[in-house]
Amino acid sequence: MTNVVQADVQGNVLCGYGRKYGHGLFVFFRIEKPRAFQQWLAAQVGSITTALPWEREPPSTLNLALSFQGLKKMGLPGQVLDSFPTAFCEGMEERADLLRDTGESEPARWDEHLRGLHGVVTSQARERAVRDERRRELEADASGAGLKVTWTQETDVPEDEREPFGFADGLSQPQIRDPAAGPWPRPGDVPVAPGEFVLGYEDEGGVVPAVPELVGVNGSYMVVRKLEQDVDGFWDFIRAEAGADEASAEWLAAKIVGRWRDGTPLVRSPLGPEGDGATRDALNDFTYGGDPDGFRCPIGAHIRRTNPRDSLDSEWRFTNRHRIIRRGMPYAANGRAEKPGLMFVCFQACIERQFEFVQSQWMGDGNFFGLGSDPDFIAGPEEGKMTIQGRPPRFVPMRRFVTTRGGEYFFVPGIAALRHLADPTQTAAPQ
Ligand code: N7H
Repeated sequence: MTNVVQADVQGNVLCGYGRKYGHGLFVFFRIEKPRAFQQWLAAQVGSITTALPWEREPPSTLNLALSFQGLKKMGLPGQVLDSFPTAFCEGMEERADLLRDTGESEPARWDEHLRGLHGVVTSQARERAVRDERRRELEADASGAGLKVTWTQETDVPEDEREPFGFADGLSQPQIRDPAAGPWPRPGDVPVAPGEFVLGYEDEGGVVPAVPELVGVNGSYMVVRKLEQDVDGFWDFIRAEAGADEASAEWLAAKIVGRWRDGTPLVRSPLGPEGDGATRDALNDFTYGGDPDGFRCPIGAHIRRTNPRDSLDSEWRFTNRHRIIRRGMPYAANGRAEKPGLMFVCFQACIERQFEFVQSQWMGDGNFFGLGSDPDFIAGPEEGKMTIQGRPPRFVPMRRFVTTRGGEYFFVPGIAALRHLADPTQTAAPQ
């Protein structure tokens, strides 16, 4: 198996920047003047953060991804555009029914500035002030770069590293079967071939799948969704359902997620958090083989259905065809105007088989797990119920506390591909 060419892959795809780069920035844009954008890109490409290990930690990172409409705007030849997969070409809005983005989450209700996007520049910094400076620079550069910034989203990992509902997040990630690519060996995970996340490498099917022409190799697909969280609504509902005391509410919330709020997996410790300050790796070291009936961790709990681990087959063969690398970060409430939430980000080699499958099949429906039409309580559609296995079982009616506010499917080109896109002799970018 070929090792990943780290110098040609953008950073954060395989090996994350980590929680200490906890101040993030998403600058979403539309391309107004493709030639000017090419010039800007040509000047910036040397500053794009790659997957190479750092000799010295930079104060901030810089990455770029383009949607299908963005690639089209850059004047890539029709045959190259045609070689991209359908889900990416259609874009997230077109896929709304499949993703169950209905009701409050339907695209017609999305934030206007998060629709029709051509691309996103992302940056992560260790210091808030560095991120703020980066924001000023990028926004000031935009019009000279031929771009209209539609929205700048700041994200911040809070001190306690919890997401808005109050759960520890970012604990579980797939381990990549590549000696250099990272993330590094993690107990409890069956490593996944790099071709599941980066184009041009062997995947779990044992083949190197076809890649888009000219710009495909060493690229990855990035799904970005702004997911608003109704935190008060969630906890009011949980407390009302749980009925009795605070401990019952904690128990019910843990059953819904599959982990206690401190990250302790239920399958390992069903009666309460371990509370022993376990490392992130240790919190990820578990399987479901010893809990086939879901009495410890419900079969429809969020983490069990989004990564069933050994539940479907002991070698994780089926599971590992549907893994995603999550790089989301929380954003804070903006006064009364906006609730807090998660800028959900995931990387994969095939949007349809990975993100879309997880969202529509494993989260949107319970059929795969013998749960009828039970959806995921956290980010599934507002229909039906959640089943908590036990004697007797318990049923929780579905309510939606996570609303999609917008998003898009992006392509993260490798560095050589970015140079290609920046070269006016290679594309027919209009002025
Ligand atoms: Fe989920 N949450 O806070 O409740 N997620 N998630 N997620 N999620 C996970 O194990 C959450 C969403 C996955 O490998 C944890 O790292 C919230 C979408 C996957 O064992 C918590 C939202 C999708 C995993 C949350 C949200 C996924 C996972 C435990 C929306 C895919 C890893 C922390 C606002 C389409 C499972 C951890 C594994 C874990 C929450 C969305 C997928 C606490 C609030 C849309 C694959």
